[in-house]
Amino acid sequence: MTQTIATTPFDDQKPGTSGLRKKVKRFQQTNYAQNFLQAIFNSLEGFAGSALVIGGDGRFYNREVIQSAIKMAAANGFGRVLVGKGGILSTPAASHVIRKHSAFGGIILSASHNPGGPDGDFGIKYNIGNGGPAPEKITEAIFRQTSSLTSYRIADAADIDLDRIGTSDIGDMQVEVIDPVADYAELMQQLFDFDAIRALLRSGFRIVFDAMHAVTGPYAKEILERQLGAAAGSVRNFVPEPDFGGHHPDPNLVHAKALYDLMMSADAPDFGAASDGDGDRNLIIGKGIFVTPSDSLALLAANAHLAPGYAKGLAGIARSMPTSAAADRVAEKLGIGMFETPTGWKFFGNLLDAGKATICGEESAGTGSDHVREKDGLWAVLLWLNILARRGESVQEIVTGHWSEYGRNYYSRHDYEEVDIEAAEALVGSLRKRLPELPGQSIGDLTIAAADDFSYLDPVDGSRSDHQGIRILFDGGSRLVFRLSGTGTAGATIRLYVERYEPDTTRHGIETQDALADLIGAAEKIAGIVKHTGRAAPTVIT
Ligand code: VG1
Ligand code: CO
Repeated sequence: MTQTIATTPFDDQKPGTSGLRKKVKRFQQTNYAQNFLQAIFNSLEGFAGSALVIGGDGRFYNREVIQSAIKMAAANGFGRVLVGKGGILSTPAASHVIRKHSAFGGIILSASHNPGGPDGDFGIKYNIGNGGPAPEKITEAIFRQTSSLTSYRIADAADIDLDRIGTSDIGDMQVEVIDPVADYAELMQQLFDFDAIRALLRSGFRIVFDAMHAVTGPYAKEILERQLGAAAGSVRNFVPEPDFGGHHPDPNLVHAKALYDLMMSADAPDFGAASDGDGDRNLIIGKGIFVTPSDSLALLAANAHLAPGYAKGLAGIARSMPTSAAADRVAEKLGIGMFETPTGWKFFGNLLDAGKATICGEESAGTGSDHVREKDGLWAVLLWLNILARRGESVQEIVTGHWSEYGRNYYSRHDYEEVDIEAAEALVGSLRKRLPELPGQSIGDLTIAAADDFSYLDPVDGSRSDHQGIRILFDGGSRLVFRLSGTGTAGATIRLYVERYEPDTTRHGIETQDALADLIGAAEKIAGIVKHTGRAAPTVIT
């Protein structure tokens, strides 16, 4: 039986870079999650009788919201729900399940790399039938719905047993609890040379994968240890915990410091990797060398043909605007298309669907391909292992060889977290106002060649997205980018992206922050970060 529950709108349900993210405490307010779910259903058309995929990263409050989502899907007219056992589906696995089962769409419960637990963050994201995050047209429609809701519909039914694989019914809707790993593992077997990777791991090549107490644990255990024969214990922190063991499931040099320290130690394994809360990010560290995500994208694109799934070559490469131009040089050499999109995976969907791009990536540790419509942490790890197995060189050799061939894009991101919102907006507003007067100005040896506020015209559907980040481009190809994060839940986060291209091989061994010091100084002079925020240093440097 369907119940209609009266509700009133919340005024803060505007989706950001990747869905709606708020503190758990906010989500726990009566009707808060249900309102957003109903807004999603209200903004969709033509789904009666079709399938919906539901899964999450296992964080605190996951199970409660999943029960509501299932019952609301039944009350709103879906014919079938596929839900991961235990309520678990990594974000890339959810994308694959949507595609494989031709579902109408999916609801992913995750706040990704944000911390979890009762005082942490929660999130809800809607993915469309291609398996990818809803484009802006849909997220805007959802937001409009949130502001006028008066009621939501929910089936009056008992909770589904999420821990037992099998099928049950809620009214006319079937609920299928599925193995979250099986479909995904099968897809990876199709893309990569498992025999070559198995031989590499058998030859004494040691790997460590840190699942950060998050969703990739079960996937990595199955694929890396059971199927590929990595030594027992290679996968660490593999039990997903609702609070990620009290840690921040963000695979960067600050939050994955233990892995970094191990990889820099004398007895380091040959290859280290980590993923984030929902399994779509990847961190790659070789013995003694950290691979920046921007370099990793370029390297994966340059070597992808070594994996069976990409043996035919790539149609094109896409990267988010703040991601370094290292991949552009690879695209140029391969003679394939290169696309520069705003931050957030939702902008890659059209390019992938249209066959314009095969591999995509972001500087924030996200890489993926047309196998799904999300970035995919384990996919990147497996492609790396496939390349290492086929080339028989170390990570260090492959990376430095790449720099010799293409030049090195020194790259770093400085984040200022939980800054006062007005101060952050003042900083960006002031920069925006001064854009016309910046070209031609010099700061030390640096001369500004161009400055703009990035806007994107989607080449497939013609949609336009403005104000996607302030770019300051210098003579010689160096660059600063400023933008405000769209995933934080407290105050504002200012991101400063710094990049310098160095073609000279004799200058490829400089410490990154030193190589970028003049640009970092210029950023302060141009934007006045200290003056605006009162912060003497960034919160996180990656
Ligand atoms: C950040 C990253 C962006 C990424 C997004 C979602 O967004 O910069 O590249 O797509 O997180 O990643 P923002 O707006 O905070 O800069 V995840 O792993 O949260 O799904
Ligand atoms: Co993520």
